[in-house]
Amino acid sequence: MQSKTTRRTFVKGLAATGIIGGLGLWRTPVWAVNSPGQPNVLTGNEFDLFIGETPVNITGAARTAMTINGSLPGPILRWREGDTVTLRVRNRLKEDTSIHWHGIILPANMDGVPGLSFHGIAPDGMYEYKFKVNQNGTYWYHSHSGLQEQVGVYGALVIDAKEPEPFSYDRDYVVLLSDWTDENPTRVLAKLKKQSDYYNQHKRTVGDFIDDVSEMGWSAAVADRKMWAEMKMSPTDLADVSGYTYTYLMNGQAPDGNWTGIFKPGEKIRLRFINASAMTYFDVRIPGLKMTVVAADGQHVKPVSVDEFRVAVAETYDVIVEPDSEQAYTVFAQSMDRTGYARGTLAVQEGLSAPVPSPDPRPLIAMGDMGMDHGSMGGHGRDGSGQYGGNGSWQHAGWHGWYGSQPDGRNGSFKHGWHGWHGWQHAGTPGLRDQQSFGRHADHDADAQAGRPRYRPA
Ligand SMILES: [Cu+2]
Repeated sequence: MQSKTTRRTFVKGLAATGIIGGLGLWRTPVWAVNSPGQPNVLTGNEFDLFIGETPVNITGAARTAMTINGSLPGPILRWREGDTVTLRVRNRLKEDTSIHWHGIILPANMDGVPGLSFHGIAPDGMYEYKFKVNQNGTYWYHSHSGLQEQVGVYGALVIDAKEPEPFSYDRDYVVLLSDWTDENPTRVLAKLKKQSDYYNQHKRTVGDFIDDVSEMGWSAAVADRKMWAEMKMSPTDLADVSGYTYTYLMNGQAPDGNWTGIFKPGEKIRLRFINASAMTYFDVRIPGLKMTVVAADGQHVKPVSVDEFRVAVAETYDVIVEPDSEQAYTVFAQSMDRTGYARGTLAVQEGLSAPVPSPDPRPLIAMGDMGMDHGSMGGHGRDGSGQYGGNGSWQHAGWHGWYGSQPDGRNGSFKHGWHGWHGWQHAGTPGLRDQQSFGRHADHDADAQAGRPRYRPA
């Protein structure tokens, strides 16, 4: 059987090749790139943003979101590398707010994480961020206060490169993935704290256990159960919060909203995938199209052709696709736990769609996926293999890490999971990828060095 490129292979490929930035071959006039379907773009050096409340109806029920400039997601901010940008953020909420520029290298007082050098933005207050932009690529920004990110305070950042990029394209779309709940996120959190698998509706049964016994033998099966039980986890525990409460969004559209990116056959389209969700990992594919990954977290990578990739919370991937016919293509982003998906379409005009796949069968986690086969649950982040997306993601699935302290001290082992409720804790994500080679999450490192808290107790 012909084996296609697996995700694991892809991951290793990325880790081995690293960054190849600066080898520009073409200059793309990105400011002239035509992107219908994304009218909400602000460009230039000066930006006025306000955080406020906006009525939304995402699932059929009226709710109130917190928004940036009245939209969910907030506007795409398009900067130019080398420019100095000024961003005035006004707070129209009744509570403190903040904007954190995720992945952007900044002076500490511009980072937007309330703490030592920045105190948040009080109601009716304004904070002026001003800094020089010293990088390029695809990033995002979000509130770093309370649960505001979960209820809508996030948006895409696109920084156009000063030097030519090592690839060309004709169109450029942000594809921002996120998770929305009609529930009050404070209640979601409270339920999870009481019973961490509240939203995990796929418990294994006694019947499964008997199957395991016949497969692995009694003692192995019992040992396996015991191990899971001791960890207060379940092998179906892929994501703490599932499609049971979440609606998954693509550029703010629910699946039936069908966000559409327009193209002409033969064009190269750059898709900037951003996972701006609070708790959800997505597996992304576009049936019928190969995707060439050209950047990860704002860093150019040696192009890799893939059928699917996994994007963890807060990660970004830039891919290029080249549809050569007039057919429509579904952009399909299923949650890692397969309880739902975000979906949109690439088409030659609005109003078209292609078949939408059903979510794949739900995978089980094996102990090996958690690094248990290294004899230490803390092992995965240090193995330097650059694993993420594949093996790595299982541990980062927003598990119990954000409880902060387990009485038995387990939290240390799970600390890489703290990104689980993103925007809460900003846990370092050292396990996601080799930081030296990718230079990612520099902002979070700064948090750690400054001794800023990495999570907030409820
Ligand atoms: Cu962030």
